[in-house]
Amino acid sequence: PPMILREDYRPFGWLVPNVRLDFTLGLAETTVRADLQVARNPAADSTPVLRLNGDGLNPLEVLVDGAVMNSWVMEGPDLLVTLPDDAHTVTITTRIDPAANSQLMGLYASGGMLCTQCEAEGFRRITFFPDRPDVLSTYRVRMTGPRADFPVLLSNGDLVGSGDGADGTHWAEWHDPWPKPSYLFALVAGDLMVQRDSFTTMNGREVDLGIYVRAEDEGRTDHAMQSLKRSMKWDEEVFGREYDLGIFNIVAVSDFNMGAMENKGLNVFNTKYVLADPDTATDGDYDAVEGVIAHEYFHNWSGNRITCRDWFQLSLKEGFTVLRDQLFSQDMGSAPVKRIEDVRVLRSVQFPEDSGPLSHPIRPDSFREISNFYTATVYNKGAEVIRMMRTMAGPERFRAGCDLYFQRHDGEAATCEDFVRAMEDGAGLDLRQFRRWYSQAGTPQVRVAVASVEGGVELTLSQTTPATPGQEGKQAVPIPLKLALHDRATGTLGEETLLMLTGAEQRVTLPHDGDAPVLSVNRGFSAPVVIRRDLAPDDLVFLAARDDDPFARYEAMQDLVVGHLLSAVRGEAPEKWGAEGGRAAIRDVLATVLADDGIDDLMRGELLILPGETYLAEQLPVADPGRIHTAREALKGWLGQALEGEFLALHHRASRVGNGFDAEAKGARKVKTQALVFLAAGNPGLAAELATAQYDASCEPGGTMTDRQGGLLVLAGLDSPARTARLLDFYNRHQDNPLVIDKWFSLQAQSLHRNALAHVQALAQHPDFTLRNPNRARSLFMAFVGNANAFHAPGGEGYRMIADTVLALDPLNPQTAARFVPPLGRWRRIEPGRAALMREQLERIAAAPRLSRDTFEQVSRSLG
Ligand code: DPP
Ligand code: ZN
Repeated sequence: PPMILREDYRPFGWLVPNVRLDFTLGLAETTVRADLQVARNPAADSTPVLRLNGDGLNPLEVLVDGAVMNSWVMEGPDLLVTLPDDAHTVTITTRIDPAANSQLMGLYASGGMLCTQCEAEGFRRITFFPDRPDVLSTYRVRMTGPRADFPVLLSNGDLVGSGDGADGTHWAEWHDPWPKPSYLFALVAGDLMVQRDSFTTMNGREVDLGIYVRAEDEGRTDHAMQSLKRSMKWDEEVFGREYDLGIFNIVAVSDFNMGAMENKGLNVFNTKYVLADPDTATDGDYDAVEGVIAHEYFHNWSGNRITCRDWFQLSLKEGFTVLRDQLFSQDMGSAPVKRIEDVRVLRSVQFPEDSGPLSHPIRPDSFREISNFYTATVYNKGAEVIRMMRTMAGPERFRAGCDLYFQRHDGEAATCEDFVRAMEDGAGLDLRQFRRWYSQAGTPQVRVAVASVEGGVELTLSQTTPATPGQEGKQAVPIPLKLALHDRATGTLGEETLLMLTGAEQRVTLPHDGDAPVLSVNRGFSAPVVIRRDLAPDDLVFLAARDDDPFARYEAMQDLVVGHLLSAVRGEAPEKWGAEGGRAAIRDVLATVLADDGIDDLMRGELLILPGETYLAEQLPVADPGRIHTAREALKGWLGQALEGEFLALHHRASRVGNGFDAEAKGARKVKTQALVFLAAGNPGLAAELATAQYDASCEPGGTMTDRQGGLLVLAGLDSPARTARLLDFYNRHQDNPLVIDKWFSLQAQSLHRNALAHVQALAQHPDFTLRNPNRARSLFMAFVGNANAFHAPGGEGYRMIADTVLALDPLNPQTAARFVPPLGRWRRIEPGRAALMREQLERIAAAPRLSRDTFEQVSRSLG
């Protein structure tokens, strides 16, 4: 497959101002007649050849200006039509089989309904079209089909007509007045229930809202609807963005590759991010629904009104929209907790991506398959880069920059460079050097040294970015660091300031009048970098217990534990870390956290989470996953015993809080399961009893899925007679709800049970398991990959199972198959024995005949 380069971008030779699509719908046969009004693009090189992308299509008929034309040619999957004049109407008929579409790209069947997914390049599987985001058209869509099978017929924009046809058919016609690229086209036809509501915009326009689901999911859409209305209001208040159609519809689909899709006026969602009720969704699920609903809604401006010129600019809409959804969620719940969660995701997913063979800049320079670039780098690091601009400008000037961007580029297909320029002009920032964040891959490492000088301290800050594939030399990037200087002896907390580190090395002097200065740095995680600081354990203990920045507190806690665990993994003498090799200090800080009345349980729950195994492995040039797991479990067990009374008391206190959805109840549920996690490591017998009791209580009327899943997750890791009984009970209780059965697969795949690998092998044979449903495939195998100890089983069985999964899934659904390759691609950072086994599996995949472009690209980059 060819490599596509960013620098090769050229505008398309033809404009397609208007498109008319006429669908005759059937599950196994759908006929599509497309009328494209085309005109030469004055801004592009002139060409008589109109290249229309296709993927697996045959043209049944081609008309030009209504007359049959036979001189078209196919070039690979594309259709080339040579046109004599400057403007024509080209009409093409294609026929597709949605039921056979297992890739879930284009038009496909899911549980008796028809739906579409077109981003990035799915539209070319429906009809021949210039399937690129810089060709903007208005769409008029007519659908005809049997009323009994498809009582609901939806597309983008406004409903302009509907009626009955012959033989039990009916039709509907939709018109979307906003020009859009083909990736935002959507169609849904099926037997669906709807929850309706309405929203009045800031200028008094009424918008009809609808959430469409299958009959069995009725009654679980209220949270999504409330989240939608909150998102619409927030975007008006915080970004000044108003909705621009009379209808906003959401449809939930259970077979879906992504989380959701922002099609204009007709968002299509994975059921996982729509459906929620207390008996089947956890608190985490509720938050995820709210966040994804917001994300897709916010795309209406950052993505749809202003789209991307080409797919290299993906972060233009995704990075910005992730930042927007993060700020929204911060405003809806606990801002510090949300910030810590976002940083945890960045560091456990994006940092490893950026230090491995798949590392790429937030604006990539090349790709073979764009689906492989919907990554944590483009999304989450992209959001961090824009967040830094916001930090440098402050919220008001940032808003002015956003306003200018929306005003300047409304209706256009724009670039990251356009966004940066709007920020320079609108927010008054000088971003000349900052642009390197867009072009340079890799996570900057910042070293901070503190020395006492007369009247204060001198900071020496230096930065380096490790080489990444294809980028050997790196330049310094501007790094905004929020910092404060506290005093450990007096407990005085210093004022926060913002320091810009712009060079490779920089020295600054800060005034301080105490004897024990302690530097709190990268507060709020103001920059997506790794901080290397040599802080004494006493300083970390002070920061973990006292810092006024919640993130800095969390970070000190993490550093304290990371320091202890890494030295245990390296087999170093523990004295460096003081009494008990640092364990005593960790115990004391945890005890402070457990007793601290100044924080709520949601925050307490964050401070109790030990650094994950992937994050720990990331701290070492070459990691031994087995040793990391053993050291981490040993610490957890020691803490579980040392603080048994405290954890027990916490579990009791939290169990007495009600089942509501306020912050107090959610916090209580969070710490309740956290307490179980420590107790399970320290006193398994006691933990099994408590986990069983928590599970059983959650099955009483009004009980929550959060408690049920938390109890069962802990129980699944233990050897207890209750384990099998409760797993069976959970299955029986929820067997009709696929999203909950996904949880049942996941929690066994994630469990700390020593036979987890064998459990997963058996579950892959379970009658409810299938690779055809992406949620189900991920529920078992992605959860398993996240279970580092099981995935990295020393004999390589875990690696083989994942390679088998890739090979079985690739012919069905390449996009989802390719997502399982990166975990194996980490081999260079794993000890040599396992590394060889991981490589062996990558080579086995690479040797398979007829690999998809998706999997081929990921495997070849991983073998590098
Ligand atoms: N639907 C995916 C998202 O919203 C891709 N645009 O991120
Ligand atoms: Zn998005």
